[in-house]
Amino acid sequence: MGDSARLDRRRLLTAGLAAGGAALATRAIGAGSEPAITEIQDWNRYLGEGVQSRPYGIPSEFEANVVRRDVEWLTASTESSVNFTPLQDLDGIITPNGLCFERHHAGIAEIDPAQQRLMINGLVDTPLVFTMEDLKRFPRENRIYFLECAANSGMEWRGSQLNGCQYTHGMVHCVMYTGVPLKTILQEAGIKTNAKWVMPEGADSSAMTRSIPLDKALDDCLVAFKMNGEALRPEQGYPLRLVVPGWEGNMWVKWLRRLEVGDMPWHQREETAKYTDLLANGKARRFTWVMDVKSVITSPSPQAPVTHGKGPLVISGLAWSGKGRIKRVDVTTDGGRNWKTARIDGPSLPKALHRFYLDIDWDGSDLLLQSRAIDEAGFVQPTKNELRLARGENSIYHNNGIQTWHVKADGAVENVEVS
Ligand SMILES: Nc1nc2c(c(=O)[nH]1)N[C@H]1C(S)=C(S)[C@@H](COP(=O)(O)O)O[C@H]1N2
Ligand SMILES: [Mo]
Repeated sequence: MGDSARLDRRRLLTAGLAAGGAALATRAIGAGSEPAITEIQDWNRYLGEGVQSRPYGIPSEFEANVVRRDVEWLTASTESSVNFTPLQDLDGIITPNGLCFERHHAGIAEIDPAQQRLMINGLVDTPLVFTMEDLKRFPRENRIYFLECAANSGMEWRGSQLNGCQYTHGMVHCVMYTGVPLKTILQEAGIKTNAKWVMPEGADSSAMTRSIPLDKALDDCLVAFKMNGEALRPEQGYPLRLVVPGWEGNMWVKWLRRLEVGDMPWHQREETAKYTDLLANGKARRFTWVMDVKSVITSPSPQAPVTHGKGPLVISGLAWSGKGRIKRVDVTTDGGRNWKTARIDGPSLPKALHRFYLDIDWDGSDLLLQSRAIDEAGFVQPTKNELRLARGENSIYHNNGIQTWHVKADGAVENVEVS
């Protein structure tokens, strides 16, 4: 332990990250004084469980607090509700399948894949019905994308409210999808020249219908059957869901059973077919499909306080944009007076989460942490006040404002706002 700690310190020093000669606060230990090393532990004594004791693996019992959580007062029932990804406990850019937030309007549909059908009808040359087996015979693609509910951070429009990034930002997940391009399926049926919209429909009892402009449908949408290599989870639409990269989550229809091609979208036929953003003047923003550039510091954060005292501190977070890659993330520790460029580590993929780090030497004083993302299209994440000036305070959807965490001397962290 001493050796590896020394090695880490050397690495920090050579990397120039531990400015001012600070080092990891390693305890100097004399040989024989560290019981975890010198004494035989329980787990040294017994023969462990063999293979096949866990045919489908689950995390260590010591990780039992890493779970999706809901906010009881938020919705009237759990069937038409939402829970949140525990972003504060995760690293990298991929969300494990069992931790992807869930949003459903009529509970989880449990569908036998042998009974699953996908119908394509409307303005097509040949209406078709596919089985899962049919779909798996088309050439497929693997793509990593984030999915964010348009209501993510919606509770924070009027002021800081929920104490944890799980609740303020946890309606986002990012997995690798395996599926067939929607374009392939549409071309198989043959699109008529007057077609303008593709309208997916879900098989759950909410029969979710959404309207997707044909251009987007032919661009990068997928009809996906796998996430992170395994079958979709029932919560995520098993056995088939639509993937609409960079666009708001409600369009990613789960338990997908039908694609209607049309010249007029659902939202011109029915009242409720899409979300709108209510502005201060009572008007509504009608089409807000793309999820704008956004970021959040996931650690430290209210559910991930600093427990090790001053010295080296890893500040880490996530950034994403529906318009492409993240070009840069800036982090401030003083509420926006000074900004430093964070280090993006791991893949930088369009319309996927990006992981960033700022490694600092914390002097133990109060911090006001914020992150600000800039995407490759040149958009800069706004402050919450800039957003309110532009959109008023009646919105629920599309809050991509800069989040502030107050780190206190004792390491506790709180959700605050600075003006
Ligand atoms: N069939 C169906 N699809 C659906 C929904 C639904 O209730 N039923 N909810 C939508 C909403 S509002 C969101 S944000 C995403 C959430 O996807 P997830 O549950 O995989 O996180 O699914 C969308 N697709
Ligand atoms: Mo959503």
